[in-house]
Amino acid sequence: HQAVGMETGTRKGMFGKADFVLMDTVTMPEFMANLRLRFEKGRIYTFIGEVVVSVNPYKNLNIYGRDTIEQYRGRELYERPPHLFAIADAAYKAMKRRSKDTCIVISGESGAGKTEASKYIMHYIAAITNPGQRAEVERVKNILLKSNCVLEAFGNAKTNRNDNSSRFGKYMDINFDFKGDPIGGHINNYLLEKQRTYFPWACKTFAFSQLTSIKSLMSQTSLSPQCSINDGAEFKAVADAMKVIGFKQEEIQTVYKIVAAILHLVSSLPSAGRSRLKVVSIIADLLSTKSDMVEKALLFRTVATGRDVIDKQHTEQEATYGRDAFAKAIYERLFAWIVTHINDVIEVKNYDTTVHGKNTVIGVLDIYGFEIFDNNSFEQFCINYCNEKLQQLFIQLVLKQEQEEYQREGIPWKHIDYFNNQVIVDLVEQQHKGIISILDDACMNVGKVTDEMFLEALNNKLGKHAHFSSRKLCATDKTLEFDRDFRIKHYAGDVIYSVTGFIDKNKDTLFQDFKRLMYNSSNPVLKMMWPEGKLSITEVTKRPLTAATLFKNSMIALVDNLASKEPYYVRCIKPNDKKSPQLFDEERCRHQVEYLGLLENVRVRRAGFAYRQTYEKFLHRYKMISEFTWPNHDLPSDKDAVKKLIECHGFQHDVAYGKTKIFIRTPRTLFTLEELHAKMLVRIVLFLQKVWRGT
Ligand code: AD9
Ligand code: MG
Repeated sequence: HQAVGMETGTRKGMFGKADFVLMDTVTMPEFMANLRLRFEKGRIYTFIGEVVVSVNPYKNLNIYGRDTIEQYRGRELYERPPHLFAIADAAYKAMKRRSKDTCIVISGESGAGKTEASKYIMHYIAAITNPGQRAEVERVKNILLKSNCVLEAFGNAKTNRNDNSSRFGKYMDINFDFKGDPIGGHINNYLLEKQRTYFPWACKTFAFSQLTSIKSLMSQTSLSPQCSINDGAEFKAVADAMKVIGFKQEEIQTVYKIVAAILHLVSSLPSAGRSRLKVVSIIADLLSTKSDMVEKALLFRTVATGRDVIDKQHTEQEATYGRDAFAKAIYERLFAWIVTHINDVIEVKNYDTTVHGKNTVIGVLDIYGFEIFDNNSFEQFCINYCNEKLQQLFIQLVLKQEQEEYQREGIPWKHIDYFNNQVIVDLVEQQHKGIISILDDACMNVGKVTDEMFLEALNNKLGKHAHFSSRKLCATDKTLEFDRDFRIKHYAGDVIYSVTGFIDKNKDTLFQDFKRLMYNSSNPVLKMMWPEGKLSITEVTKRPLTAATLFKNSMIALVDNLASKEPYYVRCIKPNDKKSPQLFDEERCRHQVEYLGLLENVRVRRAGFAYRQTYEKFLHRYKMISEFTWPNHDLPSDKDAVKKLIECHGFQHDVAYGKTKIFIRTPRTLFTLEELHAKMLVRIVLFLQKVWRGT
């Protein structure tokens, strides 16, 4: 409590400034010095008003326990040192007191700590709700918490940016009843990066399934696990979590079988003859279908030419493509099915708003962070576009909110300039002109379109765009072999994308034969995952939307949804690229502070007024520093009382009076008020001691 107390009050002390708004001058050096000091003192959180800036500590800190939770529970944002719990509580209060739908948007680059933050936030919400221990609420809370474990197992993977990197975007709504207890939820998942996820998990599961009941199915193969697995605990945790969530034993078995099948699939084609037949028969068993059907789907494609239906044999290349696409699609459907399953068991049922009042939500968004690899492809393009969208939302909402507050309170507002990344968002998503449209056009073309032709189209249409370039465009000698990549100047840095695979990945073609194969599986779970396999080859199928367009549509819907809620922000910073708890890499951190627009955030926040508070709360804190207000005032309103208090200390030139709130322009005034408050407290305590001692 001592340490906490030091940080409250003036919000300034030996740990640096707890709110960047209180900086003496808003400059990069001062910002960085404060960020570094706090990081080095283990104070990884700092406010910018209501935004929490977080620096990944890369070590376990003892700041998430029950004690800490109790310190934040029900307190005002400014009463406690900066913490994730402070905004989780603020979002919770807004939801409970004002029936506002709120959302907590966590952003930052890969490895900055978003997923960890989202879990602490959920943990906090779970900890402070359901005092009555209602069984149904406990069930929902348990599932919400356990779902993380399962989704991470299937949707996270090691990258060279983060050992536990989210390869899918996750938005989770938690629904609350009129008492403020969680009664359900819903998860939306966004584009799973199949490439990186399915293999590691398949390996692990394979290793463990050898120890479990499907051993007999697996041991028939010569395939040995390529990944070593050290911690059986993780596997067990996932299996337990699935049980808690309500997966039935057969369903869990199906999950294992599917991942095992994927692993076998990946090894199915290169081997010829008997050994392949053996693998194929194992796959057929695992997927509850027939060997000859699996064999046929792998090697042939049914095509309708006019009225005839023929089986066309794949070339070796087509067969490999088909098989890989199949393996990834099975994984993707499995993941989607798991999400649907979780949603089914936590969906709010039978909630009668006429009896119980409004059911409100808190949404928590944890996406894959901005990333740059040595080789960036379609997946990075989507992930980085997603980060652009969220940055755009931040710009709009932070500015909008501020503007609206000044307007609402009748205070004049002065515009602050900052880099608006809308131009990059447009470059990617604009109808007809953007990269996604150009890519779709290329994919729609009949006839063979290559990745190079797509690049050519990009160069032609976007060659003059300030945020787009390609080495081919820049090269003076156009015959040079620089024709496989393009560069986007993203808000968070330049990324060179290789066009290789863009067309295939965008079309995301999966031969119908595989869908029919799975639909005809005798395993009901598998069958359910592939409803469109019902269609026969001659039934007209509409051309499906491309992967990029589906992703774009889901991003637009996500942003609309977030914008309709009251947002709270966590801005995560990665202190270094070495996962070191000691190293504060000045260069890397400054870059993030820059592109996240944190300095601008501080400026906007301070543009007019660094601090604002309702008259009632302001009085509650400071009434003891004026004889007009202590212990109670007899003025017509709290607003009048606050005016009187301010005037008697001579601060009237530094404040503005809004309709419901007082606005204080400079932090210094607030410091002075705090100092007066602290001095007065000491006097009161001394006085009380005297009274008690009877002197
Ligand atoms: V990515 O965009 O999904 O690739 P995230 O989600 O931003 O990324 P993540 O939360 O996974 O990063 O954090 C990376 C690692 O940093 C974790 O695995 C932890 O080892 C470490 N970390 C992050 N936050 C904390 C924390 N508050 N306390 C301790 C942390 N360690
Ligand atoms: Mg993550």
